[in-house]
Amino acid sequence: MRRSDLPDDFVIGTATASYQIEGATHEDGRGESIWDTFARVPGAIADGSTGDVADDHYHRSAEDVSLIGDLGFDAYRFSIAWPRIQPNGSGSPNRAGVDFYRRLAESLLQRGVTPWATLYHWDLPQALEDRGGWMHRDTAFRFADYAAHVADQLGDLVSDWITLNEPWCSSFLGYASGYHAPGSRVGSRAAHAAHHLLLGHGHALEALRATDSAARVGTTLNLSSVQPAGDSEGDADAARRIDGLSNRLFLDPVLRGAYPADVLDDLGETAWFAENATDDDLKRISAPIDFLGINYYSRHTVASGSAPAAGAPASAYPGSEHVRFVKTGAPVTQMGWEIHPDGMVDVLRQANALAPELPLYITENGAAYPDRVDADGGIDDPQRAEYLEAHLEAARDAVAEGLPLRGYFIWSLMDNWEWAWGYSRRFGIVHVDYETQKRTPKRSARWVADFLRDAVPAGRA
Ligand code: GBH
Repeated sequence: MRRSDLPDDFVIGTATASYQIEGATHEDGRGESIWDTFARVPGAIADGSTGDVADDHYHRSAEDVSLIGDLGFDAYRFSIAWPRIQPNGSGSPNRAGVDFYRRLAESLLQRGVTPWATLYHWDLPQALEDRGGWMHRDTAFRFADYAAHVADQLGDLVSDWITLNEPWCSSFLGYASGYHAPGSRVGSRAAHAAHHLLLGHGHALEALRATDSAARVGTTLNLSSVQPAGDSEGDADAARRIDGLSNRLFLDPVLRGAYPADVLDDLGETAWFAENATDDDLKRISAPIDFLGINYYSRHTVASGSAPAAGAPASAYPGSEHVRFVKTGAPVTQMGWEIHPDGMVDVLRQANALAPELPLYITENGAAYPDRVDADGGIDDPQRAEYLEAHLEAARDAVAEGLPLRGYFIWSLMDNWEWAWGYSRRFGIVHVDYETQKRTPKRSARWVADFLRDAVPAGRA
């Protein structure tokens, strides 16, 4: 596979997120976020770490931008930490926070790299969580206000905007399983958070358009390809449910202006949505976007099982606790996530069926693997390069079949603080030594750099 197998204007970038890389969590007036709080809950993070230092990117952004430029990426997707802009979740912007992102965007532009800014990659100001967080409708309006400030302060430098990263994770990992911040477990009421996040997207979209007329605005969903384990009716129903909760609950309101009735019914939330998700809300949520971002990692194979045992951990799929996630025997990454590149084409088709003209971007795709240090000190990660190449081939196939896929971003530029896994999982194409903060491009980064120059990529194995 060569780069020239993709269209000339196909964007290839790499992605990160504020809390995972920045560190400097108490500098320059940044307020507390829900992840600062959650990381301190005993047992919440696998290695007991926090993102206080992470990749120290806040102090090393110049070096990191050089790296991005040297590797040859067209675009860099980063996220803006809301508590750097509004330390308490409202009010006029904090100058130092704004300046950090202005410098970042300027230095990217100088290197010919297009900045793509995500407004919300999970670091909600703690002050807003104290007032109910995403369970509270008002947070959607606070988010719109934040978006307007950001557009006002950065709109001359940034044209590509993503409102939310993965509202499924924010709502169902944050408020149902409690596996992510804020660590709540409210069962199927987590769907209310999903509605407020989407409403926040709708209002932010409006605010961005009003402030920055050149803005290209989209939102990013994490979509999974879902297949039934067997051909029983129970397995088909399990697949309908998991596709419903992971994919359709978000795709349908954004692209069709309606929530999927079967999913609200599975959740037992039909009445709440009838009362609270007004026509006006849905009109906003489904207002035209310029592109849809999709984060794709894996496929789910599901079967109908039995009710969970008493005392089982809270599920991220409330109302569908009887569904079993089946191991197919296909290879998995270190996360245990099945490697299934064709699933990326499946989710692109699913989005495209709802919005045939809408440009699509894979805004994240990548893999965690443990490091292997070569005799010469190099970091050898053949499986990561293989994973990336297989998914770039899937991107090529998607384009060939006529899907409006316009770009692909690798998760991630560099190893970083992997949420509930802390520093114990590495997704980077660049290795980070957390003792010295030294960045070392892995073999996969060299493969990507060759690919980007359209050189015949060096052998992977
Ligand atoms: C992304 O989330 C995040 O945007 C990013 O910050 C993060 O570092 C990166 O991925 C890597 O985790 O657990 O078997 O049910 C991805 C979250 C991953 C959630 C796949 C759904 C389904 C697989 N998604 N997961 S499983």
